[in-house]
Amino acid sequence: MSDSVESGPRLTEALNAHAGHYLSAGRLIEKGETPYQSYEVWDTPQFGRLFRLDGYFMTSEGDEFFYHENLIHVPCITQDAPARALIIGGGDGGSADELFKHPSMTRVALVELDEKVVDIARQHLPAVHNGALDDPRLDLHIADGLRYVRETAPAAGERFDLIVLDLTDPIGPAEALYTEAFFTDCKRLLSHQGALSLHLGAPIFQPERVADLMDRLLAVFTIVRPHFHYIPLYGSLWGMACASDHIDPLALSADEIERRIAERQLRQLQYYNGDTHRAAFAQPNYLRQCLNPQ
Ligand code: AAT
Repeated sequence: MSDSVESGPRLTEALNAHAGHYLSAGRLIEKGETPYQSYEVWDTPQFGRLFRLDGYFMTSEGDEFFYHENLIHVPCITQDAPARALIIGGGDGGSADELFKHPSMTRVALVELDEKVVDIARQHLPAVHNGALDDPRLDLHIADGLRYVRETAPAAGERFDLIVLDLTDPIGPAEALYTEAFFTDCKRLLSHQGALSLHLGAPIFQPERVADLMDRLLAVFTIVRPHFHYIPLYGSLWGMACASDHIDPLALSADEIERRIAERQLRQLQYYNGDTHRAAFAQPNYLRQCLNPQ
């Protein structure tokens, strides 16, 4: 085993103006431009197939479970029998795959802006979606999530137990989907036990972003629970939140979570268990400070 550093081409991502991280690029599989963004698919030594949009890391075969399992199972296990979910973004199918592990799930609407993302996932990222993109319970819409939540879903009288914002970061095209107004539109579509699940960014490198998003969520929902996970592809500890007026992921003990995992026969969990669920809500003092700046 060698720890020597490979000097070939690197894929880099900035986390802020002063810090970032890199991975060895490996082999380029495909790249191009869609009407919305530029994309690249690489075969990397560290994480296998890796997908980027506009030069930002989105997902990889090797580490996708760190992100998708936590974004989905933290809220879903807290709900009694989640049946209907809406994913905004998430065209790689990783979130849909985790939702379908819950046996009560009858329908997942996936609203992805960019058709090319779904094509790329079908062609190059089978280990991310595991066939979820072709599951009969999936209702795929190629559309703008903003418009879907504001117009399409309300007109159809839709209600969801879970809305997942599996979106690019709140800078650039997805910015309008991280506002108080959009969170309020999402809340209108939630069922009684409904919750919103989203990622918040990197508290160490983007503390203002994380704190701002928490403020916006707290203006709309009564129970907002941030949880934190190290995401290798994003090169940092990453924040996520479960926001609801009714369900509280902190109300469950580790034993109760394990009981539910067994009862639902959740398969192929590479990250999530009762202990990781509880631990994700523990905040070191610097995080408490970030979330409650004086
Ligand atoms: N599953 C982890 C991957 C993503 S991809 C985010 C997706 O959001 C992209 O496919 C992008 O096309 C889609 N998207 C962006 N804006 C919209 C919109 N308005 N409506 C619908 N879909 C949209 C998440 C990566 C997280 C990155 C963290 N740094």
